[in-house]
Amino acid sequence: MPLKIVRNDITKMECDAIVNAANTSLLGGGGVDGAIHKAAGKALLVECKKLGGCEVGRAKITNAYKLSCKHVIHTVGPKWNGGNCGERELLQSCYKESLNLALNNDCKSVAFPLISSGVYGYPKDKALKVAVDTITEFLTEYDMLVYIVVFDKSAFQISEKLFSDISSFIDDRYVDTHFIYRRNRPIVTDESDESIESQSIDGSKKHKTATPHCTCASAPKAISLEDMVSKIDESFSQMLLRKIDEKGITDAQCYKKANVDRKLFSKIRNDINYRPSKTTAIAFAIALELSLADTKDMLMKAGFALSHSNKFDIIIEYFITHENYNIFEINEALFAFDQSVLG
Ligand code: AR6
Repeated sequence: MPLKIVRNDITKMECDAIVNAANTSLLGGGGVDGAIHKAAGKALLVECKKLGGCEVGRAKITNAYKLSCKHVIHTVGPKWNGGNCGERELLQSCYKESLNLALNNDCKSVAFPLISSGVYGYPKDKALKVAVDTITEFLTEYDMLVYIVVFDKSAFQISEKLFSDISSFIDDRYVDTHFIYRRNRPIVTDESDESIESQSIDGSKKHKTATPHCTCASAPKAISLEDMVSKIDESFSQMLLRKIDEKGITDAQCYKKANVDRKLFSKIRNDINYRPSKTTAIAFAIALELSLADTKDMLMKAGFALSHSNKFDIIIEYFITHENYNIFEINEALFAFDQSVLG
């Protein structure tokens, strides 16, 4: 997955480069800057002293010394000053310059903190959006594994309205599921019963007719196992490729939108029976903007289902039924509800 949002201490990230939210002197400071210098050791400061500082929106690269990565990319974010002083453009430039430096130094993976969102006061939700948008744009052209590392959960303040909408969506579905479970324990029925009363999702009673034993002579012959196996259904991989064609998009557009890396996509493409993880299957359904029915169908082909018994599934259902297919917004919401993210 080319863009991952993770909660961690950036000094613990195992990747080729980590990015430091520095100041123009490049001589260290508090926050993430302090943590990186402390973990890297004094040699980092010695090298930084030779760099002659750095302008806001620009970036410079050094060795990483005692850190487990190869490089530290130091960038200087803008101070938040109300939002009308070019903060957004400067912050975008921090990400772009850092990514270009990583690219030119053969880094295959790089981890960013949420630049400017601490001491420099950039609102965390806005800072996250700039980070996600800028990195996503870069990844449409280049292959790299990019992490956004958030230290505290408050970075994921999805809007209160969205949070409460999703909460009530979850509550409604949880209530339904548990209500049905209590009221409708498995009923042991006599096979000769003509009808079985069941409770539907909306709480109303439904009658369904039980299939009577068929004793007539024209009953279809039992199909052999061999016949059944030969009529095997379309696989996940086949459905994925069919849907890509139907949508008229390229493979690359699809896997990039799904935030799935090219190698994994090739595996799926080349192996008709490939079984992806549930999150990968959902990521493709979101990228293809499938309806809820098609999403369930695609998941079933990979051996999964969307249930009302866990929050993750309900959040996915919420976004699909609201036709919001923005994978990063979905991931932010999943993160806010402590669920694993897609891709
Ligand atoms: N790992 C990941 N993220 C972290 C860590 C960590 N170890 N520590 C803090 N954060 P800040 P800025 C998050 O203040 O706003 C320094 O003094 C933190 O929660 O480090 O760009 C420099 O020298 C926040 O979301 O950077 C500058 O003077 C984000 O990292 C000034 O602060 C950035 O917070 C730069 O301010």
